[in-house]
Amino acid sequence: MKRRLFLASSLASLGLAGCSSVKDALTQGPLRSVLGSAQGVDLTVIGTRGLAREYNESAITSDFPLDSLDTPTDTTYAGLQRANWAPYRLVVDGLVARPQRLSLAELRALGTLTQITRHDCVEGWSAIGKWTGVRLSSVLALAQPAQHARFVVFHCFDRDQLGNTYYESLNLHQAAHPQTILATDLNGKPLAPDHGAPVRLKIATQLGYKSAKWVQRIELAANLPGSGGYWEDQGYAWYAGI
Ligand SMILES: Nc1nc2c(c(=O)[nH]1)N[C@H]1C(S)=C(S)[C@@H](COP(=O)(O)O)O[C@H]1N2
Ligand SMILES: [Mo]
Repeated sequence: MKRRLFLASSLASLGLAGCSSVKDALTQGPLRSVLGSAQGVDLTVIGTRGLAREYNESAITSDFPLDSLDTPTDTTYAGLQRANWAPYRLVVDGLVARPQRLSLAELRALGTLTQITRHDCVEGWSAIGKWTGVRLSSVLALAQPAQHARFVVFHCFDRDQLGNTYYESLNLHQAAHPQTILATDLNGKPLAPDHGAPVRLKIATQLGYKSAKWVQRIELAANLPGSGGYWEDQGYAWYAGI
């Protein structure tokens, strides 16, 4: 019962079902001004943890740290980089009615937004960055998740020394949050390869390891592969809310 309600609210936020009356209460009540930069958002997507804080330009960390597996150097990734990402296609497949292969231009055409948020890494550092990208919910609405899809799995280009590829996952509710974006720019410039070019997930409401860099494919699934992520497979919590 609980799960069905949960799924229903996630699907509603993806435009697959009707609206909630909570939305009207929020858009017309005093919370409207608090929600500021989230204007125009379908407010039914906001979960119990609400919105992550957004900052002013002056708070931006000038040199955003790097912290991940090595930037991919394989021929596929290197070739895409050399071609300035022109041949890159973001694959969206699995349990969807309309599988997608989106160029960067097609992705951006879904509508970009910019948000200045804090990134918290479990290794003990935080940094504030200005991220520009497209709401994950917009991409999912295009692909139309099937009724039995419950998770969004991000498959990345990078792999560790044992050959394990980095991957991450969210449930549909987390995916539909208005601050869950597929970022193409950091601090006003296209993502550098080291920061996850050409497309990375940036989820402001969860710890750094959820924000998968170098996203190659987004798969809708009924069940999580493994424990749901590269670090989760090594014992980290799947839910990394902050
Ligand atoms: N594909 C991929 N994404 C990843 C990682 C990684 O190793 N590979 N590391 C994660 C961790 S632990 C953090 S803190 C952030 C760091 O992002 P940054 O290097 O752009 O600061 O990326 C996350 N996303
Ligand atoms: Mo991290």
